[in-house]
Amino acid sequence: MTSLSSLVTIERHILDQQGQHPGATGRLTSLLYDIALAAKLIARETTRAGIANILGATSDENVHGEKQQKLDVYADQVIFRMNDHTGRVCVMASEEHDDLLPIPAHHQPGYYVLIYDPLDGSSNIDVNASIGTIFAIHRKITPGDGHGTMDDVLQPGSRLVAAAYVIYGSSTMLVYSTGNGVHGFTLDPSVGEFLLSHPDIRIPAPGQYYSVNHGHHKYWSPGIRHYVAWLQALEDTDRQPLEHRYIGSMIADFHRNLLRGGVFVYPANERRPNGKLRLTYEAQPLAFIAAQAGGYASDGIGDILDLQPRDLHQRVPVFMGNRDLVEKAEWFLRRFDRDLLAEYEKRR
Ligand code: AHM
Ligand code: MG
Repeated sequence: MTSLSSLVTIERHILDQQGQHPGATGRLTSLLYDIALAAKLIARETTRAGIANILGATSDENVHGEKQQKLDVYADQVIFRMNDHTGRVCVMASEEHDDLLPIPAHHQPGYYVLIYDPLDGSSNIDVNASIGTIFAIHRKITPGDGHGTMDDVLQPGSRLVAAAYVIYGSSTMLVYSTGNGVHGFTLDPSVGEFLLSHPDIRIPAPGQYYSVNHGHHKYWSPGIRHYVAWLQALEDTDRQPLEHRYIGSMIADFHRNLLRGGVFVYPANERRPNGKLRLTYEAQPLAFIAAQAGGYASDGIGDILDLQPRDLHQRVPVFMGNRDLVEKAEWFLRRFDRDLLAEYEKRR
């Protein structure tokens, strides 16, 4: 039984973190708490998915031409409705929507921008594998009390004030950072509370796992082929290979590698010259968390946190995890993919 003196709820933790920022208004604290509440509602539905007969695709396709699952729609709506009337958020953007999600004028001025991927890895829903939700929070940068704009949303990841993800796995966990380390909470469903289970997460070294979709080998560049061969220690018999793990749910792959050490890779390939993952919804928040845990995230050229997004649904190649493993990827790409990198740099 857990000793009561060691029980830290997410609310208490967020408040304690706020206390470390003199002059904090409490708005960010409340926004994070709203996010935790949305996560609990989504967790409730994901764990009841089979029972509630909620599984299965809707007839709608999202802006990327992918079939939406019912839970995607539910998660998207819960997050929006939880945050559209609080006066804390000036604009939202969801991976499931083409355009910005404006906040009604009577709920302005909001000071924060909320960007989210409501249910990442949704192709895994029907097979009961882990899925996740990702949140990114920026401060409003455009002047005045008006609506948030595209300029407020398209900020480099280095300006994030907070990022979080929720993993719906064998238990539900919420992991967040406000720039003061990375902290993980496990949902106790019997009391409906997120309790601190992983304080101050640091990515361990040496990395244990690498995660990449090997089914794409045929489409990989020479740089990626050499890099993955290096991870497998194929060309270097003195080193131990890293273990391979890949679920196809970025949050689950990232989370495991954050706790165990390793590298998550979704590179550009012949069919996807900019990779698959989205800069604002997926790469920036996880890069922020990786950096706060002592790791590093790169697009193959440099720090993902330094990239200035050009458009809302921009894709980006992703290498994230232990710094030495990510820097090694950059090294292989510089050595073998010079022309491809030069082309990519023009679109970057
Ligand atoms: P989604 O946002 O449509 O769910 O797609 C993102 C997911 C990531 O979670 C995962 O890393 C990746 O797609 C897997 O793609 P692939 O099947 O090409 O390996
Ligand atoms: Mg996604």
